[in-house]
Amino acid sequence: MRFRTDHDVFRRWEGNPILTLADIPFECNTVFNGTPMKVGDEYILLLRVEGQQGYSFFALARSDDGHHFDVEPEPVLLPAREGPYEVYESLGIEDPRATFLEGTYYVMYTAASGHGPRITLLRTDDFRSYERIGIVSEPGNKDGVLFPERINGQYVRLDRPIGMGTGSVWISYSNDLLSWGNSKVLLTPRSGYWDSTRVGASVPPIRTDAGWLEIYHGFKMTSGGPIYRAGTALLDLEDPSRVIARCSIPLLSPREDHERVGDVCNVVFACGAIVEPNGEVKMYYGAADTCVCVATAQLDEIIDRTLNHRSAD
Ligand code: BMA
Repeated sequence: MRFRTDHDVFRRWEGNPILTLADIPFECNTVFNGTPMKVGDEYILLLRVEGQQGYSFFALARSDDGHHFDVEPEPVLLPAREGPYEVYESLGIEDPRATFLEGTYYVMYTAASGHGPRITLLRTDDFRSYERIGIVSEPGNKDGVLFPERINGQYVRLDRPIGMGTGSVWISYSNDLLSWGNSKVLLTPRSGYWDSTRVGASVPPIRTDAGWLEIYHGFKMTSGGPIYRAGTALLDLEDPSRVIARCSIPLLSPREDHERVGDVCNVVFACGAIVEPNGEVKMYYGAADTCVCVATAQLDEIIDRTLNHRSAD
């Protein structure tokens, strides 16, 4: 079935999905939420792959054009099976989000275990070796995204603790990337909107003249299950705990068959975006927890849309 997709600010690449199970050179169940980085002229995707056993780990894909990716022959990071991380990764590692910060790449990901999700931080200089630095949240927290620079001397992140069963985006601060505090609630689910049930940070914040652009995900529970979409908020450059504007309408919604149908239906879920020198934002997203897609929009369009459709709440 074909639906009009031009309601969305983000325009899908006509070759979507860019990665499916058929592109993975080792045995697994699905490939989906991946985080992109542009290193020189090369596009890199650190991918969440779910194995046949049912837990997730990471693989790496490389591309010259941001559309055609080759996946490396072996996974690049598996859940820890010894040491201090083991107990918190027993159900896998999920949803990496990479930020280039002070000359190195930091990745926040979700460590999954029976004790509840926790955010773990790793660093890599080359996407070949990966060093876990620390577990940086209490249980019940995920969707960690690191800002790409210090603000007023401090590192800053967004995350999604579950408080009273509600998933909201919070902001926290740190002097060393390991201990986080001064946490404040930033974006909450909005009754009556597309993100009425739960929200979480998706793309590491992007600096713009209009403020920090945060592309987040939200879902609305329906009788057919949740529908995950992508939306935006602008945060004050000097005080990112202040929301300048939050868009009332989503910028990308599941519409194509591969976004509608898969292991988890009706999901578009971004873990990162690349801003090209001409202002084009390439957003990479998992579709239906079953494949990887890319969609683009101009940064100016996204900001105009956010400011022109800002909601009162
Ligand atoms: C979220 C995360 C994502 C997933 C999404 C839809 O809670 O677990 O990894 O893509 O649900 O299933």
